[in-house]
Amino acid sequence: MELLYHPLSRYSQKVLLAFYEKQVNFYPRIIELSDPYSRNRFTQQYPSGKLPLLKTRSAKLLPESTIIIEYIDHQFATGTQLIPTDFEHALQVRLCDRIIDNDVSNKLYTLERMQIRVEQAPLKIKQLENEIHASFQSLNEQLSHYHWLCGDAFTMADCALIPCIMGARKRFKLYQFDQLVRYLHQAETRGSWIQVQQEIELAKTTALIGFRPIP
Ligand SMILES: N[C@@H](CCC(=O)N[C@@H](CS)C(=O)NCC(=O)O)C(=O)O
Repeated sequence: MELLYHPLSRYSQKVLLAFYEKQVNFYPRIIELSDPYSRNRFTQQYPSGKLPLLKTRSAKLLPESTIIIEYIDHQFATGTQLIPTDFEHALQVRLCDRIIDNDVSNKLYTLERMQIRVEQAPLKIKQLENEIHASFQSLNEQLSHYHWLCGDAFTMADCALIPCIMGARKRFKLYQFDQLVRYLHQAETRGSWIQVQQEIELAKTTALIGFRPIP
């Protein structure tokens, strides 16, 4: 299998977490979307141009972080079971995954894009910040009942949440949320996140020194 991704993309981090939790081998293929040549080559392969993308052993292309995680969890019995076998529990995990993607990750993405373009839309920015803040409040409440987001075991919902809170911790003053802080420290010592974090640091350093791999 080949995973096309970028370490600084939140949805890629979500899928990387899942791969490391499952201890599944894959060929890592970093795609530099900021490089026109790489972007062009990638969009020829996958026109929507979004990362991550999985090329399965049978050369089938699987987009969408959630679908990739569902696929590897189904295909491989190794490591952490990311979708519970119990139907009700699985439904709860899928629901949390959707809520995090729609209400936190996508909104964080919009905020970041607005900042890059320095859009003069302070009201829209404030509205997005309030909505994300409200989501953090309800996640904080949920975490007061559970060790991980959906119970005692680590699941796909945690793969979705961890990259979001790691990226938003400063802007949203997460220290206000006692359970999110506890969860964040717990996540920081998880082997899978340590591996993802190392890739993030490496990608940040290479970006900083202006290193561009030959595509
Ligand atoms: N729903 C998709 C979202 C993927 C997505 O938005 N990826 C971003 C990076 S985090 C991307 O590739 N953006 C490039 C672009 O929109 O041109 C998923 O879950 O994989």
